[in-house]
Amino acid sequence: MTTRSSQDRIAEAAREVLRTNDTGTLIKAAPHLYPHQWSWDAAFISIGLATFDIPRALAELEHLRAAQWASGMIPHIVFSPAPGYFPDAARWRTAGLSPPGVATSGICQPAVHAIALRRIRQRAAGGPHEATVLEYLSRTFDSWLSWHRWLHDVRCAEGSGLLTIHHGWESGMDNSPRFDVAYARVEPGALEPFARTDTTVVADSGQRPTDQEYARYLWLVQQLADVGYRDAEADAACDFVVKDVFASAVFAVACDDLAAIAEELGREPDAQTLRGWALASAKAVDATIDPATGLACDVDLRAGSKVSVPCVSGFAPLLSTRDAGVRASQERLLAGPDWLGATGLAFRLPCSTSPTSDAFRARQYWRGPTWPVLTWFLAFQSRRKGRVDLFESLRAASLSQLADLQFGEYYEPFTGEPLGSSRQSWTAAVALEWLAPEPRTRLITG
Ligand code: 2M8
Repeated sequence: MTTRSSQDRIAEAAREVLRTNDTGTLIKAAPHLYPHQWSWDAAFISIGLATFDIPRALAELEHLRAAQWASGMIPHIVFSPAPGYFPDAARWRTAGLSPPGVATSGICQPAVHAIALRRIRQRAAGGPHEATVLEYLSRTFDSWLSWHRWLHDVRCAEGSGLLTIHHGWESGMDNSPRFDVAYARVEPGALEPFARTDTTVVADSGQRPTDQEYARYLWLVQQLADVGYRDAEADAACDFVVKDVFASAVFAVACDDLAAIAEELGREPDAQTLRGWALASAKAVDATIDPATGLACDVDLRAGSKVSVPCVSGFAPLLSTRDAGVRASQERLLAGPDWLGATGLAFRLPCSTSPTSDAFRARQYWRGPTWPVLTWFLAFQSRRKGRVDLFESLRAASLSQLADLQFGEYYEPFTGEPLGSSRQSWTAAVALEWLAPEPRTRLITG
């Protein structure tokens, strides 16, 4: 249990991380490893910023919105001029697709943005920035709606409620074992030469994806760039086509949050459309649950089968389900011996892969470590569904983990060692959100 003075130290240090990672135009996802703006990082970062600087929170989202493509797609990276990250902007070949003067990648990430917008709206309620936030929401609503419409119409064109991804990077959980089978099918041809930068920043390369994994990542980028990122062609041209259950659950939640914003703005028809998308995706996510494991599954469209690997994404229904039975059984599973109750954990926090699974790797990126940002996200959604006890226990454990003031990108689950980048912006952001008083507004519910 962290004391009040330890909590004050965490908050102070977290604000300092966000301030020093701020380039003045964007907040770097991490000081050295990720010197650009990442899409879902920016949303979580804005949630943390909103605890002490609401205008800066809006500015962060606005920087991302300014990179939105004409199609509605919000790219997963908006590049700053800083060198030192590979693949760099040129590798993506997105000139002419990204807005003039803005360098972006060509793929997307989970759509957490409307969740952030609603959280910022809640934090602004009754305060000096409320009018600014409402004006911002009103002025930019159509952009966020077109992002959701693109996801719905393009990434879910067949109407299943589940979103398609063409790259593990689109899931945000890059090398999770949930994608091992899909990646095994990716056989890189002649790759343009490349030199990784991540393994020069993270000295222990065992904490990062392997070179073989990187070759596959780059091959997929080449395949997508070759078809100009046109999704209809990408489905056929790209070796990796997966229905991402976690991104679909995020979409369901975000559609509900954007609907709440639409209602406040008096845009009832848009709200109804969004509520419909939310319901369809929430149901579709529940329908992927493997009865043998109780976990939700991605669908590998190339193989035509569900992927049942015990990863944290299997708890996607905890984010989005409307079924009390599904929620109860997922919570039981989470509390059980394969997850929070696993033997030897330094903190009772969800690992990215179940520690009792053969696929688990304690130090390797999305293959096992705990990710503070995900812990917060699962807890936040649980509290919104009334599960204050689960929220409080995850909050206490996460703050104990974060008391090291390293703001690790991820943590070794048994030793508690911070891994990957330190001073990771989204880790600092969720620390601030854990510690900020709950806004007193009815806008919080739902
Ligand atoms: C990681 O992904 C990037 C590629 O997008 C990388 O490894 O270079 C992931 O953890 C992703 O979810 C995250 O958004 C990004 C920046 O924190 O880093």
